[in-house]
Amino acid sequence: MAFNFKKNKTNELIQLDMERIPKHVAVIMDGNGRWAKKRHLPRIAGHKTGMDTVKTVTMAASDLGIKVLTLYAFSTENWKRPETEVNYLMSLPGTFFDKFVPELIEKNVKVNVMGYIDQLPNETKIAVQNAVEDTKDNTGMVLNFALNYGGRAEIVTAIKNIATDTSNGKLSVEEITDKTIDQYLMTSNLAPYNDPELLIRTSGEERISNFLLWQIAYSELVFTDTLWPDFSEDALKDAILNYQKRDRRFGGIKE
Ligand code: V0D
Repeated sequence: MAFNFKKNKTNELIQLDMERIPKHVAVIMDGNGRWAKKRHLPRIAGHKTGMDTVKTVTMAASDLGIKVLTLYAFSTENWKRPETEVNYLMSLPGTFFDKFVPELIEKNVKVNVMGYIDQLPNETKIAVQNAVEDTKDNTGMVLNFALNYGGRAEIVTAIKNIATDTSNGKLSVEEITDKTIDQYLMTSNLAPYNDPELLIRTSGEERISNFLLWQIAYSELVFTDTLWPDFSEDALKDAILNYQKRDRRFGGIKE
């Protein structure tokens, strides 16, 4: 009853335990450029299709009962890409807002953004703010975009703010714990789902590439060769099944 049966690529019956769906899933959406190259299309065609995948996966994640879906949309390193590609990427939040936000509202999905938003072009910033504002009263899944985000920069900012509050007397050195760090990171507003139980990276690379660092201390990491534009509801279920097959012991001893 609590199982969601489906068949995998080799047609074996597999079962997802609906009682053990990860509450927070994070995804490094890699492989848009490679997807386009295989089709002799420009890289931006891959990003365009990749955005449709964002919608598909958001709807599937919401249906599965995931509470937070964090998507790495743009890293602090991505500014080094060709200007035309960066410009196109910066237009995507606007397109996303026009095309998908009405459906997200229908689905009760709340958009959240983490990263250095101030540094984005004005129109991008406005599109992002509109997406957040128009979904702020939604009580369902949080769709959390990491945009102009870097894991080390996030930690540097947190340390600076902790140091400031410590010298202000707002915080004493003795009371600093890992809870304090949680509160100073950009994931603080996702509480109690700050940390993803599952991190997925598409497109075959097996690295973290400065995505969430502190927050993935205990995450299960699932790497798939599927390119992001080809990722699907079934691919998400496969990744969750992979997660469910593993032991999660937090350094303790198995019963
Ligand atoms: C390109 C594939 C949605 C990966 C997905 C600015 C890279 C499509 C957004 C988005 C991007 C971000 C914030 C927001 C609403 C939408 C997005 C970027 C790239 C970089 F409030 N997709 N998407 N942002 N891609």
